[in-house]
Amino acid sequence: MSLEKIYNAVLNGDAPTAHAETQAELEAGTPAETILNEACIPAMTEVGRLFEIGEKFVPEMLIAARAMNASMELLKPLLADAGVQQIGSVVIGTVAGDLHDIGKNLVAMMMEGAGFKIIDLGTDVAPSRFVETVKAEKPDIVAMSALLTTTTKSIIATIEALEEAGVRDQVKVMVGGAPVTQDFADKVGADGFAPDAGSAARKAKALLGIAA
Ligand code: B1M
Repeated sequence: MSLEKIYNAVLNGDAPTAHAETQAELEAGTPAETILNEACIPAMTEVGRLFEIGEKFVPEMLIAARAMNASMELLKPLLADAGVQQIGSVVIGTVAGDLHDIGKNLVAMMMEGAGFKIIDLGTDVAPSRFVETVKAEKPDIVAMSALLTTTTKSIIATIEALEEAGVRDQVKVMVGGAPVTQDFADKVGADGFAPDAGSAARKAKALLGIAA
């Protein structure tokens, strides 16, 4: 079964196989969301577990991430339905000091699929860059992703920078990422938190008062 082959390809960092097996699975009629949730994400979760117990190292995490991206190239257009009408705009980025972007990209993709215009600032985004973009683009939502315990501080710094620039009240702030919790979101004064990409898109709609 190709789902298992995709899982193994991502786990082992084999990008060409991840791409080819994803293509095969899509041609067999498996929904993109199933491939994402039952092969790609579990494989990356396993990579993280193996890293934690010292059985995988940073270069292997990186090649696993590349393999996941090879699969995502095919899944992305299907997850984010291009024909959906725009319901709002989101400035999204991984916060300063943090280079993890797979989860942030998934969140962006799901929000795009839900009908949001996405302005993706990438990774390692300085608080000042968030502020400048809010001033220039006037988005409805600022969405911040953090994957390192240490970079959750950058979320706080960004919210402070938005306050100092006098634009905090003009946007809803959403936060997420593995070390981020609802409790943390409440403490730092964010408007919304979501634990995964699917619920992030639903939360973004809810923040704008749009029915899910
Ligand atoms: Co790194 N890394 N990493 N890493 N990495 C973690 C996060 C870690 C948990 C691994 C571990 O120790 N088990 C650990 C962090 C520990 C901690 O602080 N608590 C860690 C570490 C320590 C590091 C380095 C410091 C390692 C080193 O150099 N010694 C280093 C830091 C570099 C930096 O950022 N400055 C580093 C580097 C890397 C790579 C570059 C090798 C690579 C990233 C490649 C890339 O992103 N392009 C990498 C990877 C791949 C991981 C793991 C294995 C996988 C992350 C991932 O993509 N998960 C990760 C271990 C793990 O998570 N199991 C790990 C899949 C993704 C779909 O999930 O990103 O959680 P996630 O996103 C989810 C939700 O969190 C949520 O929705 C997403 C989809 O459902 N979500 C949001 C995310 N953002 C959201 C925003 C929202 C709402 C929901 O609203 C705005």
